[in-house]
Amino acid sequence: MITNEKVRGKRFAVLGLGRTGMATCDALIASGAEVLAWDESILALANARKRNLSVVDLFQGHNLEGCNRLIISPGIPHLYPNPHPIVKEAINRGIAVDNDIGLFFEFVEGEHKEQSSPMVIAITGTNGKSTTTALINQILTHAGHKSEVAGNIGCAVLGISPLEELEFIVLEVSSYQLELASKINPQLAIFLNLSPDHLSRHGGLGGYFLAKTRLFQGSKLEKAIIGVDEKEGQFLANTLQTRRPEVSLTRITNGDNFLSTDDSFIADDNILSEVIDISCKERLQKVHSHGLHGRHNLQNAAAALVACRHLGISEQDIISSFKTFKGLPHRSQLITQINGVSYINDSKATNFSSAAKSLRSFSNIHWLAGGLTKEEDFKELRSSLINVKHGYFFGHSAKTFANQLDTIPCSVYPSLGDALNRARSEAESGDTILLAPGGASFDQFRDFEQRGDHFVELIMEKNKMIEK
Ligand code: UMA
Ligand code: ADP
Repeated sequence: MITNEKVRGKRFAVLGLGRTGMATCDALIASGAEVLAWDESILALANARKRNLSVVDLFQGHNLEGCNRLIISPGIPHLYPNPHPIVKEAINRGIAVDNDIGLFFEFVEGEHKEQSSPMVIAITGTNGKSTTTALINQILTHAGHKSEVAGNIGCAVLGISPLEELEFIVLEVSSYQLELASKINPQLAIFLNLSPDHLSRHGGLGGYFLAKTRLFQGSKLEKAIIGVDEKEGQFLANTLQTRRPEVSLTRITNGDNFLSTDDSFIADDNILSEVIDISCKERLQKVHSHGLHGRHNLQNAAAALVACRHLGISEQDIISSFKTFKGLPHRSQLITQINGVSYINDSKATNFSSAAKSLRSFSNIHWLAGGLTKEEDFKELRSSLINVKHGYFFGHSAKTFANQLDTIPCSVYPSLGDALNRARSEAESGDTILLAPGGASFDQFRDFEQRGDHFVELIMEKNKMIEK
């Protein structure tokens, strides 16, 4: 747990008692602060009471009086589409609203601990954050360093090991977290890519991008790694280069973008190349890894390579970690092969951009997709269908998928199970059955993990029946 004396004797209101809220309460209480905890779920409140937290109804606005800050969880909107009523009340009363990321950076900068503070490597982007975070952490750990992952990857940052026990913190930060944090000050920051996502929470694409750029504004920043395959990344890199010449910058591209400058990395055709100057590319490494399938994962590998090289890890150590990296569950994960048909679980492909990348990474695809679509343009998906033999669409947006993607043979099913059954009956040896939904899971599942687990269970059940 991460604590700091700076908050001793101060009162904080904590709204949302999931992973973030619980770790925040624990860290604040251990630091000597007074905490008023609240959540709208009865279950979460019961759990809080069991843990002897001081549960106080924050809907009663007067309970916020005297609070230093209201700390909220990422799932709670503070501005768009509408502020949560408790947040609105805090704003009306002039109380600052913050989150665990803001507290974390404040704690790291707490006076006496600063010399022994670990270096923070922060990663953002629409897709590839968790993979890049896990990969960097694996490289650092394999090289013998004390490193931990934290943040959006599933480990609330205030709940990780004490600062003095760590050399590196590899922090995945979502736009929700970045938008609100009062302080953001990593030494190394990575922006992978940008495509429309979470738009209603940020008042549109501009707000979403702006949230992500906050990662590059801190005074401690020494190294920036920026994916420039979209105009937003190019703009961010160019602006940073002009405004912060002291920050070392590396641009990364999947090869789609002309690189007009040095300090660039190209991740294409399974090869990472470094641009030495405009006329000369040095081919660095062929990346072989079961956990880094497809061109999009090469972008993650390139970011990890540049980051770890900056941290003093040898290229040999980095490449050997690539080879052993197994990838994360639910991200382009090979589940099994049955009768020559490969089954891939990419349930985390919850937007069009990640699903499109997945579709370009496999061949002879029987594509399972659907769920809840976001406000996205089908254009990118339409241009990624070349390897698709048939689309099997399920769930809430199934008909929309079928209408919008009518250039491929496709059919509509009520559930993932029905879609899988049909795909299985049609797939031949050499084909791939790919779950890359392109939509959120909430229409039929708790989250993308439950959707992916269900997919794997269905495959394994059938497999057992075949074996019998
Ligand atoms: N709650 C309320 N009122 C509300 C909304 C929520 O009281 O209006 C309460 C819920 O009852 C619940 C708690 O708040 O008890 C949940 O808070 P939360 O949704 O913020 O969830 P946490 O468990 O704190 O998880 C959060 C991140 N969740 C979100 O961003 C939605 C986790 O990212 C992250 O791993 C975790 O903090 C640790 O940092 C998940 C995620 O889906 C994986 N992230 C999004 C993404 O990757 O696309 C951004
Ligand atoms: P995030 O944490 O940003 O959601 P993940 O590493 O969990 O990213 O991957 C989420 C989805 O995006 C998966 O479907 C994965 O295959 C795909 N993906 C991974 N890296 C990239 C990338 N660099 N560009 C586009 N899609 C990616």
